[in-house]
Amino acid sequence: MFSFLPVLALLATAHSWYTCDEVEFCSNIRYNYNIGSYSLTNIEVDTSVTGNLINEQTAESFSFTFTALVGDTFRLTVQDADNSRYTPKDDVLDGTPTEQSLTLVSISEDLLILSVDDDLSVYLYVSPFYIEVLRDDQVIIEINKANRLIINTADEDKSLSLDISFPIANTAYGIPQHAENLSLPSTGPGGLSAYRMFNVDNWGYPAYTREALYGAIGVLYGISTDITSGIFWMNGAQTFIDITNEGDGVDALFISETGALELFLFAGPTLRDCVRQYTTLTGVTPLPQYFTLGYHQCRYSYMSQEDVETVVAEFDNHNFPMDVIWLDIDYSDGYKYFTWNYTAFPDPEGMQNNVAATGRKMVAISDPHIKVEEGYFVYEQALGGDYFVKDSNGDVYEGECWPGLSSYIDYFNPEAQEWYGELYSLENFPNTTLNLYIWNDMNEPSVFEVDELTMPGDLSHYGGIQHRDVHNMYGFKQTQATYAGLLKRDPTKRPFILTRAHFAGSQRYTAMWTGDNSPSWDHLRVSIPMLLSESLAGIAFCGADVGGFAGNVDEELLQRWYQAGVWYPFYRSHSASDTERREPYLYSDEIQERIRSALNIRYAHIPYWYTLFFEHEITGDPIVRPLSYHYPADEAVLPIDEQWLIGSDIMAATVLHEGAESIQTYFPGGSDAYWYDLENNLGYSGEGYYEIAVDMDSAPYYYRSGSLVFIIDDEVRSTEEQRGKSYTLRIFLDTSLQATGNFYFDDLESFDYRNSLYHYLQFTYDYNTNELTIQKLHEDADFDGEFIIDQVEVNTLGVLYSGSDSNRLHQINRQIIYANIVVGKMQSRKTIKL
Ligand code: NBV
Repeated sequence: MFSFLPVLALLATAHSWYTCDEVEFCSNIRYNYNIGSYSLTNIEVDTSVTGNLINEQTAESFSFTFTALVGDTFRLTVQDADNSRYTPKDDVLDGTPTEQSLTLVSISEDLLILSVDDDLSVYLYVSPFYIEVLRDDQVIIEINKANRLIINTADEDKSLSLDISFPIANTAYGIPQHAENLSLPSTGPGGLSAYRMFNVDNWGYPAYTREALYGAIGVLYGISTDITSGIFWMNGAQTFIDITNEGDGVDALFISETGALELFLFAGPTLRDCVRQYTTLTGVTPLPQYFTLGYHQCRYSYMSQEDVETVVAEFDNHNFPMDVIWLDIDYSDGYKYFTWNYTAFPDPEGMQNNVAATGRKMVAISDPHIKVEEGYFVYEQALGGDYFVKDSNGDVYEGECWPGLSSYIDYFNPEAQEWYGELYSLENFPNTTLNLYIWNDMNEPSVFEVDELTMPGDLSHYGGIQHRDVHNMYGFKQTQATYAGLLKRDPTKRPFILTRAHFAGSQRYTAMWTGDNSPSWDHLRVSIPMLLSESLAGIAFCGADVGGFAGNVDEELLQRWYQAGVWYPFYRSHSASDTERREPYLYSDEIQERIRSALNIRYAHIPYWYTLFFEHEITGDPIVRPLSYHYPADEAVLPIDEQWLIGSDIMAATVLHEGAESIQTYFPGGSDAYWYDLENNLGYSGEGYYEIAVDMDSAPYYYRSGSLVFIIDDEVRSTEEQRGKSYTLRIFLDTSLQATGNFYFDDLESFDYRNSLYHYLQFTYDYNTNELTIQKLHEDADFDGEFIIDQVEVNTLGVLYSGSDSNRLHQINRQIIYANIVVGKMQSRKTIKL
């Protein structure tokens, strides 16, 4: 068996990640400008355009389909004549996309003009083949205009490539997962290395690179203040992407190792439209249980039951709220998942119950590598059922991982999926309770001592699928099985899963975190664009390890990280096994107070987060958003990724720089917009940058004028204690002296909301009449559960009454109204005089 330190050393030294130039199929394409062209023949126009795409050099013929989908989306598929190139469509797409009819406007030998409606049309050029998408007569997307389409068909090289341009864009976002800026820097021959999408265990990855990490989502947006459009490259194989963004449009070159050419085009016209178009295809994150939005305490590892229970008790002793305590690999017997190390954890069920008694939950890790060991029930069942991934000779593949020699579950086998899911049942995973949720790690999958620490491409999955075709989907398939298993274990509760590896569509099953980051200021900063770009790619429930995983963190950085993490959708502190313990109660009183204050800010706003998650399920809007999501016409916000929006009403601009005494914060929205800082009682007009003085207690965040936000003011130990608590309604008046906001409320844990058992209400306050109006947003929804608003805080700025003046900074006047507004089952609307 491995001892820990040699393995860490191995991970720290052995990995080196290929760049495009070092991978044959990629460099062949990247430097090959002299390629032939393709042309379209046998064109038929029905509800979609079909035909044959002919490689003019080799005369090879591919089937071609171009379809319009509802919601200003198009789909292009190019397949081998015998349909043999792999497509992940059945896993990735959330149901069959709904088609929409295309009108053939004109057809000639060279060009087909098609339209969806007056605003949107498509030009399909026949020879050489390329496509233009036009909105309002402007070309917004070009496909193969640079003639970089290649579909290789040799047995040893089935790679493919395509150029995609956004001619009127000047900024590119997307293609997570990379530790890069939100606005993607240009790459290309002679310049920066290409973005690589190849799920790998990139322990201690550097910040600000285009290296492959743990997830791969081929979504790219071409942004301008005028029109934004996007594409989704749906391919499960290793992919490299060059982006060139030099002022006259954004150009991208996608190069994949294998697979069918499956491309979706999103015609926007805004970033928000594009994200909704993408999530319409691949799905949304279902509303999580309320507790998951609280704070999570993790460490690799809490080594014993006593350790776990002590940490929980110390959180209580020191008044730190926390909802979930996590078990990393050492809870198991020799890294055999679904077993316990009973020496260190003599009474796992008792431990879970004790934690539950404090109002908290637990999460345990479960990786996809299974120890090769006779008598280990998981191994034996998988072997018996033929559920393991095979090598190129058809034998069960074995590789090294935590438990030593291991085999890997083949989640592409539907029977294995089901069997694996059932391992999470209370019968199969002994001594577990319904209070335990699941963390799927190492699922890129990670394999020690091999090239790039992952499975070779020639392994084979169920039905003869080559691993290289589906490499980036392996973790996705694991979480799909886990989700089904947890749902089966308890159909009444929304499952919670955290994953490291992810792919397009993972959001339907799991939350995601950014893996083994490091305790550096760069990593704190880069976590923001990383989470924003995942969010724009559908992964709504995402976070980064607070404090930085791989190493000891200094006190200043740790505090700043807790302050920033308040505004991550998933808020968890985690640290590697060789680091000093860093539970918050281990620090000086002063530091404890700052961390406590950060945690309390998070807990106060969980009702707001919860509402956003519900709205995400309906609309696809992410929870955290770049400023450009809501201020698309403001050029200045396009590159901003050290500030972010939570929904539309809160802007986080916490301190992300060492030793900062002031930070430059951008306030968007123009002279009519104001941003309220309640900590300092100041309001800023939305007219650009302002220098904000900060000290270690400052963790700036702002409320948008015109919004109203529900919070729970009382300090609690966990979200369990928030049940039944009254709300404070925070109102932030705009220039018309009004404010509006939504509030969602249900039983916080079950699927009853799918049967309309909830409140989803819009609140509007009018200062002129001092009236609060409550309007049902979903007529059919209703719910027995009552909630109470016992305090209304009306925040105003003098300038709102006096008309604008030249000052950007204003004092907040706050009026507190004690109330007893009880909201239960209600008719569609009511108005209350405050
Ligand atoms: O399971 C141990 C760790 C885990 O704590 C971490 O969060 C994962 O990203 N895991 C990786 C294995 C390797 C750590 C060096």
